[in-house]
Parts: sequence; C-alpha cells; structure tokens
Amino acid sequence: MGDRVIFHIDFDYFFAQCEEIRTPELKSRPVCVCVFSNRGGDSGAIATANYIARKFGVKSGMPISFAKKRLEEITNSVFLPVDFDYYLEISERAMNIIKKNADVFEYVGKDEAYLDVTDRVRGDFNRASHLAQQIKNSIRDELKLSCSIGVSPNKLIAKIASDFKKPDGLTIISPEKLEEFLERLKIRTIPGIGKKTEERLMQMNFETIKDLKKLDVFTLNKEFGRKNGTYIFNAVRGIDNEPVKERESSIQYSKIITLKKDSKDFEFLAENLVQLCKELHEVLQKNNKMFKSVGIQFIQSDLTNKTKSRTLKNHTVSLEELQKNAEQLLKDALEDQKNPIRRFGVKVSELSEIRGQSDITRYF
Ligand code: DGT
Ligand code: CA
Ligand code: CA
Repeated sequence: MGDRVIFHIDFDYFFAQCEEIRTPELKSRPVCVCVFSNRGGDSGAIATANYIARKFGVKSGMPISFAKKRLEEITNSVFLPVDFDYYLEISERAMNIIKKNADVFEYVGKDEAYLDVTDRVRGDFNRASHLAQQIKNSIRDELKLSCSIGVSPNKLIAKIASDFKKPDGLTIISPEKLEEFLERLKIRTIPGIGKKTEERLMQMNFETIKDLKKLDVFTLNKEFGRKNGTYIFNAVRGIDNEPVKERESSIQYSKIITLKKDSKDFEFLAENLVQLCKELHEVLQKNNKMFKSVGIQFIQSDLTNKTKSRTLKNHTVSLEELQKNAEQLLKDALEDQKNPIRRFGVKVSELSEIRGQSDITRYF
C-alpha cells in the first residue's frame, strides 16, 4: 500500500468567527462568545474568543467575569451570547463544500473534519497542497470563513499539523518531512497526551518528541499501560493507521407535538403521525435535504422518554417512505407500550444535500 494523503480541517475561532461574519464591524474588536448560565448577571463561561481577545488572555472555558476583567480597559470589547443554530448553519454550508472535495469524509464536530483524498490527488503531496488551498479559497469566497488545514500521511499528524499554524494556516507534512517536523514539537502537542502523562515524562526528563524516541516500547508500556504505551511509542514516530471513516454530521430535523389526549391507541397516534410527517417533510424540502434514518419519539405520561429508529438502505426524499417507516416504528413501539403517550415526535437524521440544487450563495 502506498502512502495515504489525509487532511484535517479545523475552522478558526469558530463561534466568534461566525459572529464576525454576521457583523463584520466586530473584526477589529475583541469578541467573546459566552454561555450565560441561568443564574443571571455574568455567571457562565466563555465558549470561545477571537484572536484579538485571546491576546488579552481570554480563553475557552474561562468564567465570563474573568474575561471581563482581562478586557476591562478595552472599551470596544464585545460579549455575545452563543447562537448555536446560526453556527450550525454556517458549519453545514462549509462542510458541504469540504465534502465535495473528499474521497472519504469524516465529520468530527461542528468545526472539524478529516478527509481522505489519496485517490483524487493520486498520492501526490504537491497536488494535495493545491487541493487544500482550493478548499480554503472556496470556503473563504462563499462564506467568508477562514480555516486551518493539516496535510499528512495519517490522521494523527494531520491533526497536529492543522493546529501548527493558526489562524488561516496550511501545513503540509509529506512523508519525508514527518520525522523532522515531529522531533521539534513538545510532547503535549500529541493528542491524547494529557497533563498527567506529560508531567510524568517531564519528571523522567523527557521534554521533546525527539527525547521520547529514546524510550523503548516495554518501558512505555510498563509506565503507562499497554494501550497508552504503545500509542505513545507509535505516535512519536508518526505512525497511525486509523482509517478515515465515512461519517456525516449528526444533525437531525424533528417535529414534536403534544397530543390532544394521552393515548397508546394506534389509530389515534397514526393519524397524528401523518400530519407530523407532512410537516417534517416540508422542512426537509425547504432545506434541500435527503434522509437515511427515520425515528419516532414518545414522551410518556410519566414524562419519561422513549425512542425508536431505523436506517434505510439509501438516502431518500420520499414522503411516502418517511410515513411508511415511521408507521412501522410506531407499530413496533406500541407492542410493549405500558404508559400512555403525552407528546409524540418524528425525526430524520443522516442527512445529505439533494445534489444539483444546492446554492450556497443564495443565503448571502
Ligand atoms: P481555534 O483554536 O482557532 O480552532 O479556536 P476554536 O474556538 O475554533 O476552538 P476549538 O476548535 O477548540 O473549538 C471549536 C468550538 O467549540 C469553539 O468555537 C467553541 C467551542 N468550545 C471550545 N472549547 C469550549 C469550552 O471550553 N466551553 C464551551 N462552552 N465551548 C467550547
Ligand atoms: Ca476550531
Ligand atoms: Ca476544533
């Protein structure tokens, strides 16, 4: 097997950058995106901040009051509440651009994905570098969003590389460069090496990845257990054979209603289900989505939750398929149903864009 070519893409200061996209005037100001808790006032934490705010020491996870203190003197700083739905919308559009450029696409989270592009660049790192730049340009042109990309023969090094030069970075680590790249790095840049492992290794006088290579696998296994020891042994040598696994975002669409009366009668529920499916289907059409998984949800009279779902053979847009599958799930679920149902919902997931009709630019 020849070398693989893997990308790790990570959107820069994601939530805060979304806010800058919505309100470009924010670009020159420190921006903090806050998760306010329901205790009122400034209680809560910083989800993320743009790089201007980071210069003043603001970090993800920090209490909002700390961040305010750090930015006390900076009169133009802004603190905004999180708007997950909006970030998800941007994320989905960016992921759709990315997906088109991958042989295999693995969704990791709202602002992160792995791509296997080996076939389309024919294993060539020069071609890969052009492709990565093209992806960055498309995302910037269509969404005004910047991201950082790491390109390498495996997921582990691609992840380290995407974080190497941020924001707006592109770091290419071809197989020949791998060893030199790794040796200069601090041990903690290896994903999975936490504070405790790092401290222990520091005590043993190992500080860089180059130092760590002097340790044999037996010593590492003895010190950190077989699984972690072997992982570290391979990681410092840039070895990682994890495949990029096809995975779509777990985004789902759903509709739920409170029934006119609590019930576990099939006919009554099936009637409601027809309406639920119709409404959900309209949302899907409006958003240009196909689905591959159908589910139903009961909130029972004692307020406990029950769900059932099934995966279809192929993606579909068909209302009939949706209704047929939801109805079957309803039948199955009612077989051993004890409590009457109070709220009843239907959902679809494993979504994908209806091809040929998506037009990202119409949103802007
Ligand atoms: P960067 O370093 O330019 O990639 O910055 P971010 O903000 O994109 O950082 P990342 O990739 O670690 O996280 C992606 C998003 O996840 C981020 O925009 C907000 C959210 N997030 C990250 N850390 C925290 C946290 O500690 N608390 C909360 N509530 N959200 C977080
Ligand atoms: Ca990020
Ligand atoms: Ca991330």
